[in-house]
Amino acid sequence: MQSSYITSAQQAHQLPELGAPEIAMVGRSNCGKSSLLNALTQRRNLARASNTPGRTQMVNFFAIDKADGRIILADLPGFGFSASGREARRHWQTLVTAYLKRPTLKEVLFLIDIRRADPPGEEDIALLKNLVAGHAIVTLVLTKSDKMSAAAGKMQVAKFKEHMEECGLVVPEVTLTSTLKQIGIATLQEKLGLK
Ligand SMILES: Nc1nc2c(ncn2[C@@H]2O[C@H](COP(=O)(O)OP(=O)(O)OP(=O)(O)O)[C@@H](O)[C@H]2O)c(=O)[nH]1
Ligand SMILES: [Mg+2]
Repeated sequence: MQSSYITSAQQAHQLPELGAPEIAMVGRSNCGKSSLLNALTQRRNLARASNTPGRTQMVNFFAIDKADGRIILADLPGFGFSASGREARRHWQTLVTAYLKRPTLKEVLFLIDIRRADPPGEEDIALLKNLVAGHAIVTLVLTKSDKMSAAAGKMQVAKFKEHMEECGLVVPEVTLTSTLKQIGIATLQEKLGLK
């Protein structure tokens, strides 16, 4: 597997036509999207991860080339970045809404920090409902699972599923990941056909 950075789009009209199926990393700011993208591509610094929330402000596109073809991973800017003003929120909304309408988008990896899964945020729920209404294929990932014991993590998943059901969202499967401890990475690579 070969991975490489392709391009970035700061504005909706800059979104490129790449002619390959895409998987998008979606989630709140700082939930671990860029870190997971690096783990999935086995590259330490392909996407820039950072302690500073709001690190990724653009849609960044990466290619994964395998013997049987190319898959694009798109690292989206996170939402819920508290220091961002109304203008930044509007920019995020316009860019992400345009991105999510792309016909090449095949699957959404929706990430939530495991510590924020009980209950999930209102923005998470609203965006998930939109994705489901648009018939997107969504894989739910609870990130940073190393922040809890295995037993506490299991409880958290159960509570998370309950919250989702209360919101009318059916969640058949949740993947726990830790980029720190390499948990769930191989499972996701397999599921997404990245291996
Ligand atoms: N303990 C732990 N920390 C993690 C994990 N994944 C990411 N982090 C940390 O969480 C912080 C945010 O990670 P990013 O990957 O930059 O998050 P992001 O979702 O891309 O953030 P934005 O680009 O701001 O939307 C960084 O300090 C990472 O090192 C994990 O599995 N475990
Ligand atoms: Mg990021």
